[in-house]
Amino acid sequence: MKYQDNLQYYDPDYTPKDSDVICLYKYDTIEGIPFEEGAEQITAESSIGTWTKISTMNDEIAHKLKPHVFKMNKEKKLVHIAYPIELFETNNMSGILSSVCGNILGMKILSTLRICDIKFPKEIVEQYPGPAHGIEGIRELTKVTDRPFTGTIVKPKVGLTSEQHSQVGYQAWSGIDGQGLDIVKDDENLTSQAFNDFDTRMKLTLAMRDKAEKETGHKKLYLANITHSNFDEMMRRSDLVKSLGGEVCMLDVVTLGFSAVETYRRKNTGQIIHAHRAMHGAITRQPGFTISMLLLAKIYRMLGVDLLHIGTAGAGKMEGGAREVLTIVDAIEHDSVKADEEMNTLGQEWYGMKPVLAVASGGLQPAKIPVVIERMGKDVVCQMGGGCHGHPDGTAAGAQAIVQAVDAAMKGISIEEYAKSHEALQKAVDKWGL
Ligand code: CAP
Ligand code: MG
Repeated sequence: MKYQDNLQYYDPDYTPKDSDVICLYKYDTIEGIPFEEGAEQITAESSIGTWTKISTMNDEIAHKLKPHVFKMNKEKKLVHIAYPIELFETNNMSGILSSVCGNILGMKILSTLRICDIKFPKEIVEQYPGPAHGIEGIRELTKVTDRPFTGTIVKPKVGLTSEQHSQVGYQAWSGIDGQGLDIVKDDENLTSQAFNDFDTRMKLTLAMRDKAEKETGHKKLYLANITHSNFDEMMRRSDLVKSLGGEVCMLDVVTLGFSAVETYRRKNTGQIIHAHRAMHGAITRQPGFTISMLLLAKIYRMLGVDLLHIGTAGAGKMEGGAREVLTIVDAIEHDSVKADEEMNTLGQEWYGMKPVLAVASGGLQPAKIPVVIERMGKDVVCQMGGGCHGHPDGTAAGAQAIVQAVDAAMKGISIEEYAKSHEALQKAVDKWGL
């Protein structure tokens, strides 16, 4: 094949170095462009090349910085590319992504391109702070050691006054007969609206959190949404939460951007960082030009979030099937992650970087909890808004039903069976089914 001769980057005999950055791309080329040409152009455009030969290139640069396409699978439309670490500023995530997740997503000769995964070498992983608390830190703080966490989102998403918001939180944390939720969070689009300004909401809601803690004797967490595109204002909000005794700050990490997340983490405020991923769909949902949620999750682990929404493994309302979500749980919660060929993942070593607690949320209701735990394990937050405040007897009963559903799952008793002797759960089942 003609173009085979002058392939500059294709080298099936190349063995990647431990220090290489390995990228797995899945793509289609437009009509008339061979698959191999696509690989050439992707490799060039993401590193040292451009669309034509240039007089300013020299052999020394080419030799030192040339990436190698070491695996090419035309049937599966996959290429594995090893990039020499010298191409990158290892502690500059934005710079790295501008290379291997940058211009290539805009190239005319491609009709689709999905960046499935990046395997980062130790030289890069160790440049990043990672989670300050991780799963252990959150379990240590809350004394919730042997079960998943329970949580709700105050609903409606926005609209309540600060006073009403704090009361809904109190109901959810208190529950009934001491069966209340561990976590209450602000919704992703609740920041500081006129009807519920941030400072008032913090004062009232954290006071209600303290009240519920005292009455139940259990640690209660409030995930305060400090998201603001003006970083200084976001820091002011973080400081206010901390001054009021709040331990967790929620960041809408995608709309904030990687730099804001890393900069906030590096302030070392001591706050637990809860990462909501609103807008990720514009980047991760197939088909088209996408970056996998798996890769985003690995980046957020490195930048240092402590909790991350990653889907419900098929149990809820958002896309993201069971198998895909499990690869993400694996990538954020374990230290040595194996490649999963079928799911187009490369695996990853984390060299002791703390794990991120997975958050299952979106369209859940109590009866779905056992399948979430079965698929995602015990290191998970079972979080639901509608599935709590939509309970026929209101928020507190909804909270109790969620707690009862976790109890049933941990005892290995079916929801149907357990509901017979647990009224709040039975009423949830009557309304939403199994
Ligand atoms: C869930 C939620 C969360 C979604 C986000 C919402 O509410 O608060 O933002 O879970 O999706 O606003 O929809 P419900 P994901 O429990 O009432 O559905 O977790 O997949 O990022
Ligand atoms: Mg929400």
